[in-house]
Amino acid sequence: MAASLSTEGLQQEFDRLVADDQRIEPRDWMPDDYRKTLVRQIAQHAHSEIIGMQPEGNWITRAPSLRRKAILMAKVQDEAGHGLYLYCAAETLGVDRGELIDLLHSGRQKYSSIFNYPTLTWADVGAIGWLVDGAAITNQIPLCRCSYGPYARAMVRVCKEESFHQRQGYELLYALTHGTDAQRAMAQDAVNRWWWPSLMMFGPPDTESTHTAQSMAWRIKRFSNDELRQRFVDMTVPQAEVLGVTLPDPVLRWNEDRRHYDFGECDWDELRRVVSGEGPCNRQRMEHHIAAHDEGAWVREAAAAYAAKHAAVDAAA
Ligand code: BYC
Repeated sequence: MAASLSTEGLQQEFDRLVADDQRIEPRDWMPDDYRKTLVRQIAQHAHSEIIGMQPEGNWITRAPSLRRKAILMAKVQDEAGHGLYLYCAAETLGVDRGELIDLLHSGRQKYSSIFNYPTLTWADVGAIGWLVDGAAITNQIPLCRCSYGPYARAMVRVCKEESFHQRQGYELLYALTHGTDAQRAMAQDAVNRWWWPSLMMFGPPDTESTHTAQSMAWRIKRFSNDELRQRFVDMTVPQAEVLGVTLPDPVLRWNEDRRHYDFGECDWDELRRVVSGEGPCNRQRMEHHIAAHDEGAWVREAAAAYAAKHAAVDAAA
């Protein structure tokens, strides 16, 4: 059908599929800007999963028990898997994974601001699971209904695993807040440091978000950054009460009229600084990724040589 329709007809068919809540698939015609937006968002998301392995990976050798170590290793391995699903989804849009990694290394593609903060204590592993994965799920559940089929399907699987990650962080923090005074203090300190960066994961306020309106019209995004941030706060405050930690926001309180929690303003200058490369760990994260990528060059070469050898054998058979 694509060959027989004019651009106008193709655009109408695309608009109809989006309006009917159907999925756009790789074989379908799509506007260039829709493709570019998806490549930007999916690549940024994939990079986030892979860079996100670093702050937690930092604690694998120092986990306090065999059980905690096994759980953390499984979680970090899951993040690698999420990155792979997402790079594959991006590749269906006609880009190559190697190209995307180069764009990350040269600073032309981003990854989530949250992974530029350090993990100073064991409680940070719990705070990341509870708050960072909690924020990630809040953002990603609507993406399961994203208009682009491969991204939506990748998100279904990612969300199932993220909910396990969130629960393990909550359980880890619960053990600390029900432990010794020192453990309770460590948990509270981690929550104090991760709360605001977690709220910033949802992106700039709607008034400053450059892509939201178009992405919502295309049904890539289903809710705005501020709507999802509010949803996360509403979900998390009662959990903090059960955990026995306070959230570091003096204006946080239930608003009976709005039926939502009111909360304070994030430090948007801090988000801008972290996104532009000036966060506490940006350089360290990127140097580590570039070094690991360079050291892995021989593995990629060997895999390519092996695939070429087998393709030649299959062709001769
Ligand atoms: N960090 O117009 P906006 C995980 C950029 S992984 C950095 O609102 P959009 C996990 C934005 O790219 C979680 N940059 O953009 C993994 C844009 O920049 P450019 C990762 C940010 O796309 C391991 C500009 O600011 N999740 O959970 O409509 C272990 C304007 O923003 C950030 C995803 O990637 C940020 N926080 O909305 C544990 C979810 N926020 O390109 C956990 C998928 C904004 O114009 N992504 N920017 O220069 C999305 O849902 C959307 O891309 C966002 C931003 C809500 C993040």
